[in-house]
Amino acid sequence: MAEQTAASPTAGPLVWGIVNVTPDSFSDGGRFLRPDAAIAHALRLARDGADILDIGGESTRPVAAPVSTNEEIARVVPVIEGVLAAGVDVDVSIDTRHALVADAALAAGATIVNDVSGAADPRMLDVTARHGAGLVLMHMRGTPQTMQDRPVYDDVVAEVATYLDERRSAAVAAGVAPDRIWLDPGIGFGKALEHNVELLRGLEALVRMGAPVLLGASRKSFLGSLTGRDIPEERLAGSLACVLRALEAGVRGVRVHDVRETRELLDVFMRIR
Ligand code: HH2
Repeated sequence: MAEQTAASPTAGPLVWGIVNVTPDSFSDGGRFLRPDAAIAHALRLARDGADILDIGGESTRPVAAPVSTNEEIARVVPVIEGVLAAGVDVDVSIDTRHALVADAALAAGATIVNDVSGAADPRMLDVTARHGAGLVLMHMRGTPQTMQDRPVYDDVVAEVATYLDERRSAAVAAGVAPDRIWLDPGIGFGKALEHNVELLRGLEALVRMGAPVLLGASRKSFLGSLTGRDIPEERLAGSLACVLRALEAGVRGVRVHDVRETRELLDVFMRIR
């Protein structure tokens, strides 16, 4: 499995392709809500060179409408099953904050839980441990509804690192395999522009924590602030700049919408540097 074999510090980062089975995600909401459209999109990302497909059924943008657990399961499970039935050589990650959704997705064949809440659901760590799954612990300030209410930090890099270290200890104590835990600074989740920039500048501090780091900067609104690009699909150049920064810092995974372009950037850069 890519997640367990290729995530070495000397290889380039693994490419996590984003599959949003949602009506309202910030950049591609509604495009892949139907299972056949989502499966076709996921298989295209696999062909384009994704190592891991990150499938989610709930948007975490600040104004997203709440979705019931049953609805979230109904969105993601057929897509996971469809992708795995196609026999592609990728790992599947479930992007959810809800233990019941993670449980159903892992039973359907996903092998990683990507939790933007840092496993806040009290049952999430147990579910992950029981399935022997990998786990992404991401930092978020507040909830998606409150996270952009004037976030304040004294030292955003240090505070994110301390939080992730605590969550990692809790995950290990609950029985999650220590070598399958990823850490993610949560770009755009309860951070103002300068916090996102400081976190990107300070990625090495997170890499030094010893766990693989995942970075999700693709098409995010801070890139719009830096470039003047209001439309998320037009933020490719900024997104690729973040991939290069991730590579430079020793980050082991980049979560992206534009898999083909990211793959080509990494392949060429790794060959010529
Ligand atoms: N960002 C988003 C969702 N999940 N997971 C991790 N680990 N890191 C991230 O930075 C991250 C994430 C938000 O992006 P997207 O899925 O495209 O949008 P939405 O939440 O609106 O569906």
